[in-house]
Amino acid sequence: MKRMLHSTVYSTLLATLIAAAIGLGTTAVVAQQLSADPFPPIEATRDVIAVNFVEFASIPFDEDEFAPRLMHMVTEPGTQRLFISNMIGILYGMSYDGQSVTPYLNLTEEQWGIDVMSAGSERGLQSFVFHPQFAQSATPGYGKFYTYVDTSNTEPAADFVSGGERRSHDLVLLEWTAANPAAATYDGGAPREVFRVAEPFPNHNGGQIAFNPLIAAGGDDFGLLYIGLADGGSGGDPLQVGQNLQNYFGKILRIDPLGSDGPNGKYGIPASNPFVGNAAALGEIYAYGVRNPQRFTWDSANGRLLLAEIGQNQVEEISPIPAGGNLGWGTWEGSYRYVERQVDLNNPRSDAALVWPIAEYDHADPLLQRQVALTGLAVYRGNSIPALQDKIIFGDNPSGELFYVAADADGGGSAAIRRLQLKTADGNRTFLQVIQDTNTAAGDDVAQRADLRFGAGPNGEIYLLNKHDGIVRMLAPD
Ligand SMILES: [Ca+2]
Ligand SMILES: [Ca+2]
Ligand SMILES: [Ca+2]
Repeated sequence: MKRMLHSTVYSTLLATLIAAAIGLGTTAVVAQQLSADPFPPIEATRDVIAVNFVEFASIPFDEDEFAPRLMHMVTEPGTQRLFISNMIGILYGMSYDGQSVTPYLNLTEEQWGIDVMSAGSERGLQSFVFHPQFAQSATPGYGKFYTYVDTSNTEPAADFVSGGERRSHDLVLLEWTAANPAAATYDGGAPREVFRVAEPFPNHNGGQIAFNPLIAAGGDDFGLLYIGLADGGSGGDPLQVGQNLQNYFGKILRIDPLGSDGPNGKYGIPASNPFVGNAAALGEIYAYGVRNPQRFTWDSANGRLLLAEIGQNQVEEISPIPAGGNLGWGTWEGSYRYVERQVDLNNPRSDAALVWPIAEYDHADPLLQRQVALTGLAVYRGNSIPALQDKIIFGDNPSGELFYVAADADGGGSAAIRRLQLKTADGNRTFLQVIQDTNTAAGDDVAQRADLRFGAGPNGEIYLLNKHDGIVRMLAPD
């Protein structure tokens, strides 16, 4: 039984009255059941997992005492280092024990000519990734890594355009080539621009870029770059890009960054991409119908690719990303039809051709803040923290609420979602509360939002990133 809200009842009643007034039987009218609160609350105390954590590393505040805007963190197994980014445009290398943190590359330095745009909350160095052959000499990917960054430089012609009139700024995918991958700081030349995107609106820009880490050299997916490209912004997909297969926005793309048969000659289109050979669709598209695909990850147990998708006004979702899949946006938000910043509770998941969420929650949940955004996920298949085993861990960016569902969850909705909390000497805390405690102890301004992102370690470790205290925390055994 779905929860009905007063607004839903009124909407149905109104439709009934209108139908009666124009002389139709009510059975002839299918009223929308618009809702701004489609799911029951996530159960706040049921099956809560409390997990230990350690303060793993500390990233410096800038010269004006602003905390680093920690955004993304990956492992580079070839050189046995972790890398973490500050969204303003700095990449740090880090030892596997977190004790040594070294600036690796500053994208804001004039010599690179990038003009990083990091004003506002959604722009800057969005993501980065190392080629799987980064540390393997005499291979095509040797020394190569990629950054996905917003720029105020809109002079060159863009490769990807939204179709709208507006151009807020540009988003570029850059390829860097280190001369010596093991060097402590980047020692190569200026980056090569792989593609340039003209962003129509300031929000919803690049999401993540990543190589499938589960594929060995020679595998079909090896060295192919997965790229989240959001719907361009504003709200409600005004340019209707999500379902448009001739448009690059609102997609998960997959390219060969070392190839050259793409339209601009600077990257390749893998022959195994799902729409290759289909004249009605762009060959770079791997999946479509996404709004703001912030983060994705592969489940190491079965290879399944999973997305953390930020919703419009009502629904945040975790969804699989199958090749060629349509994830529904801007027609559907989560399991429901999207209607003018609300959702229609009628006929959920009623299009058999679409890919539906495996878990989702709504913005009206009492655990969350006014702003809601799903910005990270990890599938824990390790065994050092038994309570997390075989679970998808995910989290809400502003509130810092951490959640889990079983890794084989399906069916959507919020009923299977449970909370994950952090153990402290003062009892179980949310991630935001932990950050606030640190701010208070340090005499800093106390954060009002967590700005949660996840990092991934060499052995499946899960790190928690934020933009308010410079501390990288790692989930840990008791
Ligand atoms: Ca709700
Ligand atoms: Ca945008
Ligand atoms: Ca969707």
